[in-house]
Amino acid sequence: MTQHGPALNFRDFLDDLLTAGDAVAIDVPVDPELEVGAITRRVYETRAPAPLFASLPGSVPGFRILGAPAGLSTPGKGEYGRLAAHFGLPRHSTPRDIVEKLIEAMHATPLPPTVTTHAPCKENIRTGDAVDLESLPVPLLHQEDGGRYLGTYGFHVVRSPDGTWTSWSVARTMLHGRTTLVGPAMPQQHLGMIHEMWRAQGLPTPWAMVFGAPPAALAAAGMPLPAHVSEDGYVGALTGSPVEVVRTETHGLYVPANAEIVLEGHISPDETGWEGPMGEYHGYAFAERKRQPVFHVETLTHRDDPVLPVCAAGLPPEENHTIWGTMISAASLDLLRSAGLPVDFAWCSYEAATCWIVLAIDIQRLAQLRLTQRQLVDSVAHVLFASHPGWLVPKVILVADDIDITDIDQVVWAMATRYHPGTGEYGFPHAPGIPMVPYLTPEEAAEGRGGKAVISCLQPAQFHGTTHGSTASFRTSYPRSLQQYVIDNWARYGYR
Ligand SMILES: Cc1cc2nc3c(=O)[nH]c(=O)nc-3n(C[C@H](O)[C@H](O)[C@H](O)COP(=O)(O)O)c2cc1C
Ligand SMILES: [Mn+2]
Repeated sequence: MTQHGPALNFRDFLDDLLTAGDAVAIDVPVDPELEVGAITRRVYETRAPAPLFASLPGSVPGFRILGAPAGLSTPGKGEYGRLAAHFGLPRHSTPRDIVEKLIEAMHATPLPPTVTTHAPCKENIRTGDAVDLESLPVPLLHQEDGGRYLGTYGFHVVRSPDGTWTSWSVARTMLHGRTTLVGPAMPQQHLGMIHEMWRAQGLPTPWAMVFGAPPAALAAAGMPLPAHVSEDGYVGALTGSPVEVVRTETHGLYVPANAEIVLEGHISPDETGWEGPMGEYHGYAFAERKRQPVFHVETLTHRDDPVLPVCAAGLPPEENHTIWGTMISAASLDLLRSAGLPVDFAWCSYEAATCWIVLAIDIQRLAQLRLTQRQLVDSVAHVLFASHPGWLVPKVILVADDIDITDIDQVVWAMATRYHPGTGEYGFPHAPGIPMVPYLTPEEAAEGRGGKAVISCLQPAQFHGTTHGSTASFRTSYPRSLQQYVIDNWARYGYR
């Protein structure tokens, strides 16, 4: 028996999507070279069901690809359904339902994984010369990409040399050779930190990479939890069941037992290769490639008819926004609340490509705290910009809690009508941040600092707990009874 349910079993997640009409099985041949990427891109941009590519010419038979595993669906019809399914939540869950569940699990006791020997991921095992990554359906996702990407929706598994910290983290990997991949392991990210611990001892880093893992595990691997916190225990707390893991063949790491595909091997302590360019989360592809660590695959195991999930990064909404952005929102909100700041909710607007986070400020509590705008901004910057989640997002936007910050139309309206040029913006040129932010100067990117700001869309009156002007809208300008009467009679007026 293997564990079941959409959060803890990728195959069940996929079956649920197919049943709900939120995935479509595509049986006609589709070329992994650009065609998979083009269809997946169009799916995100039209909010269509996730494509399950069952026929991929040129690769070993049986391998399939699932595109847009956490793409959005039609607004009003389970828009966040694919994301919610990652956590076993109902299809109609709201961003707040999802974020509050993620935060609750951060405060629960971690449930460490349990070791099993029944492991679907070992249905097929290839080692040594039998490993050939080039025979897999590794897609070329955009014509501007510098190579084919196997790892766009999988996670790395590494462990600190003292064995106390297991890290699961999402980072991309590009095909480099028959048994090698190349990809980033930034020193600020936990993959890079643990890799550095092994390098300092002159040793290769024992490593595994997992595709088609339990969806809750993938999401947790894309979440900026603190250093030395093992994501596996968080997933147990989040889903209420320990993740079933199995020992790898080679280095004694543990991977989710029902994963679709597992790569095992090591990260070279010194060898690097050219990686990129790639169409990226901010929506651009830049021409530069970079030297990155080389990942050596010694063993490949997979389920029968395995499914490789794929993110075709670029303009929102794709998984860097729906998964990464949501996980950053939860981790940031937890930090701000824990610091006692009057923040009701936090949301990385998907439309902003994980380059800003909006904070809804509880103006009643703000008034009680008697903070000036400068004090509020400095407190927020102090908490966020020094944190692991805050390193990832360069801009923070403050709005009053009458705005639903998950509705981009309302955020735009607040910015246009409440942000005061010249007095509403605070730059933090020395704050450290992810160098991938597209507008950084070459000096800022090299230094890993700057380009960070807090933008206040709070009115002066809101620091005293009141809003200057009432909103004129259907929801705010009519008695509730009349709103309901109008809704009930909508068809009678002649509207469909
Ligand atoms: C689809 C997707 C792709 C991602 N790609 C990368 C990447 O290539 N490099 C990276 O550093 N982070 C990437 N991330 C973000 C990290 O997974 C995230 O920051 C996470 O917190 C890293 O794990 P850590 O906090 O344990 O270091 C990606 C996230 C998602 C959801
Ligand atoms: Mn981590």
